[in-house]
Amino acid sequence: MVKRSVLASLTLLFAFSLTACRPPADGASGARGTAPNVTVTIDLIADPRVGPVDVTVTVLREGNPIEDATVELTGDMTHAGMVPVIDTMLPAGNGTYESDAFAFDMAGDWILTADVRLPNGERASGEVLRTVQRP
Ligand SMILES: [Cu+2]
Repeated sequence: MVKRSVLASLTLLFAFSLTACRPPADGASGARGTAPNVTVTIDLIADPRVGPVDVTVTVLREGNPIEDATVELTGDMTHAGMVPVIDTMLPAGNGTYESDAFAFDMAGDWILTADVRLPNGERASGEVLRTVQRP
């Protein structure tokens, strides 16, 4: 019984470290998902500091704005043991969605992921990497 729960914890820890320790890649935006021809772009300043930061996500299908998506922004640090920062983005017109309460709570390397759900159930996402400086 004890042995089994230790094993379960180790498995959980391993799974977490796999997702939390992705190495910073090239600093560029990326996109993936199931929605064809949908691009998700995350914009924020290149050299953010700890604290609140304005983030804009743009959702386009073949260049045309998608207005009625649900967009959630998640910030993960590249080391284990951090609680992710999650913010639901508010529609701001022309296919853009803005954060109202997103804040970095530690200096270091962050991965921002925008998860987008379209009204027809399709999903898309975008990702960007930032190194956050002390306040
Ligand atoms: Cu951290």
